Amino acid sequence: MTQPHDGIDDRERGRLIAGLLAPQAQVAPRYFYDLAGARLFEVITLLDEYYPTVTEHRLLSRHAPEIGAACADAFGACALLVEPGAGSCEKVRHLLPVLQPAQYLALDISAEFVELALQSLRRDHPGIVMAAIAADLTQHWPLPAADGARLFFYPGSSIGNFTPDEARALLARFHAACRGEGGLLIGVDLIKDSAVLHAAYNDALGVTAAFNLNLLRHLNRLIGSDFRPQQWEHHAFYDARESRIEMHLRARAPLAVRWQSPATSGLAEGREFAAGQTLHTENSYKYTADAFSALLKDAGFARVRRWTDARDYFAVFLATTC
Ligand code: AVJ
Repeated sequence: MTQPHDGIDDRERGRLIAGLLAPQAQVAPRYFYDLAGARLFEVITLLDEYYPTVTEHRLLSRHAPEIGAACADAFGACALLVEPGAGSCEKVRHLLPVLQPAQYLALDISAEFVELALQSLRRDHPGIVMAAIAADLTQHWPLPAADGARLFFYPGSSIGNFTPDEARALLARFHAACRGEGGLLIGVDLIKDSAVLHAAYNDALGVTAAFNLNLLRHLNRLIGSDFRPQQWEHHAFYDARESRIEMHLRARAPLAVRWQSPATSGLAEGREFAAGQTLHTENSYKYTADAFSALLKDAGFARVRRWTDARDYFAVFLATTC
């Protein structure tokens, strides 16, 4: 979970506007997570239809001792545990007792929010050095140079927001960052009955719809646009060919959106949307457990172990350098 980052620089603003002007308008899913969006996502994780969070939670709590033993077997003691997108730092609570890393590093777009979460984590684990670092996963990772094995923890199927090619590249970055000693513990949503997938992104209470629509309010603050959420509707569907959920916002009727132009400050620019035209807000890729294992191997990891639930809804993988 991430917190507000309403101040954006010109480059980011330019990228956002280019996405809005593209033939298929698009906005990156990271813009879901202003304060309201982060809260709405927390509610999503509590919904009956949204199985990933609870399934992963059960996998981690049930298999934590085995995961700890597998890490010890592969690389011995863990010098550094790194969690990108750590948010509320809840999931790592399963790992700290079994891994006992010397250091835990929580990376997030909002270090301030993570710092709050760390305060209580520090009380429960006084022996572990903890730090929150503001970092965007797609940019440079400011990691300490210290020796010893590194374990990256990337839960929640956050990897699903990347295309398979982008995912392979990111996994290879994790592998390289291990420097030959360590691994990656990653949670991945699996391909399943499309009705189950559909329901997870079209919940009966409309929380996912609110989460999707809230992105428009966030955009209005970021670029000074005049999106009106009531003119749009939530549209989420499973594309079996691409193995992904696509989320869109769909114009209910012809409409126009304006925003402040960065170049000609003061003058507005914008675009029109025809009825039914969409703004693409998220891809959430699903994998078979075998396909994701293969991706981890492609990325350079020598050994892959995995844990899945009885329904095969979700998988946790431990990929190690030896
Ligand atoms: C945080 C990217 C894993 O894809 O399931 C939940 C985000 N979007 N409901 C997902 C999300 C709509 C979530 N990830």
